[in-house]
Amino acid sequence: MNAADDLQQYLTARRTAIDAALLAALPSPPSCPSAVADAMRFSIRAGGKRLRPILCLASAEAVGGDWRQAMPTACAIEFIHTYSLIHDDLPAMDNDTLRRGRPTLHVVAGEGMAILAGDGLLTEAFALLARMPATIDPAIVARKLRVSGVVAVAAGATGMVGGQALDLGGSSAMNADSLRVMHSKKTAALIRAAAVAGAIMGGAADAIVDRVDAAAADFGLAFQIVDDILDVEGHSAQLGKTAGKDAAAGKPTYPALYGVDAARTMAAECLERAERALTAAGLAQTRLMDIGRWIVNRSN
Ligand code: GRG
Repeated sequence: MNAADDLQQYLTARRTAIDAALLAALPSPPSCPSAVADAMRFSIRAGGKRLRPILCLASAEAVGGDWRQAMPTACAIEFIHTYSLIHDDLPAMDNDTLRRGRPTLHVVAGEGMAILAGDGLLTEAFALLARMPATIDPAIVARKLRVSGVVAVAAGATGMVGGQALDLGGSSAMNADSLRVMHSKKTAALIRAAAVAGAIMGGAADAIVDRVDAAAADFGLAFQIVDDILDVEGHSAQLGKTAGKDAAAGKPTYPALYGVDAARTMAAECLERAERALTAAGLAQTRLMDIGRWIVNRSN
């Protein structure tokens, strides 16, 4: 089997396990009203690449841990990512009608229920992070507590929410530096947290966690650069979301600022830097690095 098929098989296997765990972790009636349970389920079931949970599990595995032990963490991060997409699509934000190849949640369930489903997913994520295994192991408790902090900071006002606030607050005045800062918060922070949380759950030493963090910061930047290129070059059907929106809205993007070829070179440079960080950690020959390559070479 060639390397590309092998990776595809790995991604499919992890996606299947993640999808099952996500559905099992969602609240359901009678403890949760069916309207909000259905709305949360709709957006989780719509799929998506599951990049962040896959990254989290691959990171746990790369540092020698058991990926199954990182599954609740991986699901919590996908809940947060899905909440962010639901809220980003709202009329008050990006006002989008297509996501993950389906109508957006507010189109299907109304704005109020979409807001609540997002709130529900964000809050359930932290319930999941706080849930302890049946047998309490102090080492696992300490890892889970540390991971909760990492994820909260990445998702909160100094991370993803802050990045979204910068985006809402006036993108026309953005230059290359402010664009990088916005994306480091809005997109890269949660991608970084996914890899770091996986490494922590996998029991990595602090020096290794730091190198995984450095590599994942570059994965996050590469992800955004490629996202911008796909927005210019992709088609809505392939992307599962409205293509060309950023350019049409006059938003600053990497291709708009640097041109498509230079943007591609920047993404390749991110990958090289990430590989150097993972090599220093002895993790270059792992699925973690394969996922970095997938981020750059993907077509949706
Ligand atoms: C509402 C607090 C709040 C934050 C929203 C994530 C986000 C911040 C906005 C989404 C807007 C956007 C298109 C950002 C570009 C990068 C990005 C996060 C793309 C979507 O992630 P994928 O491609 O989505 O991993 P799937 O559907 O595959 O999970």
